[in-house]
Amino acid sequence: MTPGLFDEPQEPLGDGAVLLRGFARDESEALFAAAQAVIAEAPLRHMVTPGGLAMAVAMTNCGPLGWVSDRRGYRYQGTDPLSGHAWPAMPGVFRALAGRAAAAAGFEGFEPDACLVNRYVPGTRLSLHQDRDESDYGAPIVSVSLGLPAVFLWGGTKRANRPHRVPLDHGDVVVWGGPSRLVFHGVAPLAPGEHERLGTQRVNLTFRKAG
Ligand code: MD3
Ligand code: FE
Repeated sequence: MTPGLFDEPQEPLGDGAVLLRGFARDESEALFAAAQAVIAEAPLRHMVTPGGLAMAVAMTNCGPLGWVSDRRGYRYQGTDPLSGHAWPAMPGVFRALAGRAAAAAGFEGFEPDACLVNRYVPGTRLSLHQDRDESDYGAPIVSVSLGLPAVFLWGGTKRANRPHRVPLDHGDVVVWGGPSRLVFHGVAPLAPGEHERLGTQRVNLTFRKAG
């Protein structure tokens, strides 16, 4: 497809990674409302790393599988360790948006089974890491940014590579697939600010095929 003047702006970030600026903007209210419903059922919490430190980012999940960290390690599981119950169902608006974004980036038929909800307040950062707890690295990852802007750190395939800084704003969507799937990445400390709809926070939705 030839991109035209009025198409969604697409910025290639790297091999297999595409930034879809504003892709979720029109649906951001519905997405945030659905995220709040998820959080009401499975509260945000600071998970503990295997090393015993509480993570700065507050997290919860929805969908069949949820990412968890504790003293025993990182993994995906079908139940919320706080309640012992299944994670909240993945909201329809989440699933639809993730599928459309993946297709726009060239990955047809993306059906995520896990959605991690990350919440940042000013000062919160996420240090450089790889996402390697999923069973199928062939599936892309779709991430949706809501609320306060952030600077995404886009590293290379080696931790030592100096990361590029990519500004992400409310409604931006990034699709990471192919060779970009295993790059090191993180989020710089969130700057102070107030978002007109979401207030003093950034909420990030990360859709994955985990199982
Ligand atoms: C690039 N979250 O939860 S999402 C994470 O903004 C995570 O909350 C960040 O990294 C956040 O693991 C970034 C974007 C993202 C997710 C997975 C990736 C970027 C990725 C996997 C490979 C490369
Ligand atoms: Fe990650």
